[in-house]
Amino acid sequence: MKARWKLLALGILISFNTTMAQSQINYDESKVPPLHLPSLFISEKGEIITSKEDWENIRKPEIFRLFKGEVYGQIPKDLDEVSFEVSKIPNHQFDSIAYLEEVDIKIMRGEKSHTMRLNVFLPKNINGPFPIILLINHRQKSEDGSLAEKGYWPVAELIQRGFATASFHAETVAPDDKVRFTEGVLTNLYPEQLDQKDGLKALGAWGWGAMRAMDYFEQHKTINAEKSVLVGHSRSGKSALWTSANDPRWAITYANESGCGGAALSKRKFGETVEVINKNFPHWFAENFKKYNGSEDSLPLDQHMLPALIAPRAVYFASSKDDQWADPKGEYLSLQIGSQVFSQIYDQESPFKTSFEELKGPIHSENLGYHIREGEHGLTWEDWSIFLEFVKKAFYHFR
Ligand code: GTR
Repeated sequence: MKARWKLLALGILISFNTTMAQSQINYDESKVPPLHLPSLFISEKGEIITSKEDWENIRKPEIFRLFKGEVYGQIPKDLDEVSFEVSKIPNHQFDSIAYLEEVDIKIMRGEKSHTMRLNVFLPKNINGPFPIILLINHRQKSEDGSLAEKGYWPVAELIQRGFATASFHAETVAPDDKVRFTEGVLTNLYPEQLDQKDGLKALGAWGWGAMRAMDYFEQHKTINAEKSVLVGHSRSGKSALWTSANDPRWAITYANESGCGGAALSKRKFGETVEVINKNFPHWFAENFKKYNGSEDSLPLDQHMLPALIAPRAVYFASSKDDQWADPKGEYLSLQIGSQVFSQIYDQESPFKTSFEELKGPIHSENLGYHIREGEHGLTWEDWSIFLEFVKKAFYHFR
């Protein structure tokens, strides 16, 4: 067979496989297998973990290692210098209420360097220091050059409530593309990661970018980096959770409709599966995660362990009713089960007493929150406004 025909045949086979996998997606609750989740509180050696000390010294590092090795890959910490070039932009979209800083963050590692762009809005008419909300933005830049898509990133509403708010485009760290994802921080700073089965991929690279944004906030005179909120929707929500598990500087982490590989339990096999996500987005997770294609049962962890790694810092999940692809029930369950670390290890009462089916409205405690709204997949003003009620509560109690 000529090479061209071989390629064509291979292409047909791949798309046939993907379509096959997608047609086997389960949306029927009665077909969800009985849940056998790995325990939060039994260590690999079989020790029962009950104290904060054992959690932090034994079980938490074990679980972290599993997520790093098997699911997301490393987020390298190796860098020599981070510097900031700040331009204050006049005449922007929110000029009457906010200052806009365009920040080029330059990261050096030996002779190598990478520069990423961060956009920061700061309230104009009140005095700081301001709490900061960072949105990881995986969407394409809009054609008119405007930074914020109303609803998705409601800059004016956040500014009016006294927050500083920032975002960066995924593209500035690692393009969200299965071929081009290497054309950023991976090529410029960490090329050795590309050959490793637990090497950095796009979700981790965006998290690395969020950490560099945090480096900027920490030295900013009018930003209170201790009152920091990391927000990600969908694929960026997956990234936000993994970022916060790596970087304890985030006070609140909000994953909106982050679904498979984010908030939702993989072992339920409801909606998007490990196989489908790895086939459609081979550049998001570590190579090792592909071992679990069609084999969620053999995963040595599940996503309820991710909020547990962030505890006792605040975690918030949100779902939407028509977003069955992301498995809303699996998202709620993982936070409900993961919250056992908040209650049993950190003495914070879990607010998730209700079953998913009996939810009546948003559930907010000081450090844990969840809501599900009507409608389709998306980060909307409705999501933000409910979440901001939670932030008010969390920061009011913030010590
Ligand atoms: C979908 C993907 C989901 C989710 C979503 C998004 O195509 O299957 O896992 O991440 O994209 O990011 O909007």
